[in-house]
Amino acid sequence: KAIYDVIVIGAGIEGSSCAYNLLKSGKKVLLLEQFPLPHTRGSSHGQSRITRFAYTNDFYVRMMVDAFPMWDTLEKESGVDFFLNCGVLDLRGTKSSANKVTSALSAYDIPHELLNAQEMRKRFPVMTVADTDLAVYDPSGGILRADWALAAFQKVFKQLGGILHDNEAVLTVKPGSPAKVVTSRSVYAASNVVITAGPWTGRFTSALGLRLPLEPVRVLPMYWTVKPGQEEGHHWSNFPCFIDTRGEQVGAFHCYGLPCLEYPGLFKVANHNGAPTDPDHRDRLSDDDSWIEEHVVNTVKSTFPGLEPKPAIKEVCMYANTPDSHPIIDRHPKYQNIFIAAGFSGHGFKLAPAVGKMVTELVTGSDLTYNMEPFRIGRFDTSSKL
Ligand code: PYC
Repeated sequence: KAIYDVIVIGAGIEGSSCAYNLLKSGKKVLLLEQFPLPHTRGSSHGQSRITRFAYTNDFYVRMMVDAFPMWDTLEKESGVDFFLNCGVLDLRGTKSSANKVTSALSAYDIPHELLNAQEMRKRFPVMTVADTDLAVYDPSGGILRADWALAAFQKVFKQLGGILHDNEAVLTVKPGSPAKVVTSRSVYAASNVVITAGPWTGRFTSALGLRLPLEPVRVLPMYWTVKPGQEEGHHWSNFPCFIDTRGEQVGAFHCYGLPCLEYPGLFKVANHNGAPTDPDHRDRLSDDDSWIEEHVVNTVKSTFPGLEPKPAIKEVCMYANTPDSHPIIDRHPKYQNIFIAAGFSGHGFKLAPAVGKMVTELVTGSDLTYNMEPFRIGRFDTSSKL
């Protein structure tokens, strides 16, 4: 039976990018997905993900310097236009917080503007801001149509000879050389295994003796009806994506929103925080989620008076959170041919092309392009748990 160079577990956006990048580096790759594709059970579905350079951490800006052209290449290879350049407004409550973003952007010569409240009101009149509010405007940012971007990675991966099995759940990973991957249908051997299973990752890593601090949470993307006469101001040609970091510690944010592509006429505003969940049962809505809606209702009321006060549609999505909101992208400390890329904490979609490149460099032992320190397993105390 064939021995694969790499088996990638989980065909969400990170796994699909890893598989595509590994294949392009000359590896024989099997990509496994537990659900029939396409599906909405993970975190890579829908039509709207924000992409941006604007980050407070320069290591993410560095990743986006590669990710933007890599997304562009994927659009060309797949023939699918999944990026819409409407810009991103990063709302900040303090000058020092805004300065962190502008410094990170300046370090890579990324065009941006610092806007005060007056300028924001003029440029984006549908939004209500306080006199002290500031924002960093990132004109290169915009919307990634998630479903299409995911399908594009998988399409090109398959065209180039990659093997993708959906509807095939991985039951166990048996370490070794080669490692064995036991699925609901078969047993495969591989020189390397990459685990990109999002909120399910902890199950595999725990069975491999590694208890990572990954917390699956259920988040509720919400879509709001635009009041009659207000449509133009909320349209993507006039309004950018926004993330709202006012009142938050630097680096984290509460609310975000964007002109909506999946439901024409609606506008997406949602909360970045969620409730702990079991990824197999995340669609079972409970009363525990009412605080999420309440918070977004308040934001809409204070910031978007042109939207109806209650959401028209609520969906369910998932994040896999880490304590510092940075993902884990590393080699298993004991099993050197097993790699993990998970815990993207709700902001990983845009980074996926660079994550695929990162993981490919780790697997192939090539020179590392990026600063891997923020993503190492070793930043967490796992010693007592191994
Ligand atoms: O990374 O821009 C982002 C984002 C917004 C909402 C969730 N993630």
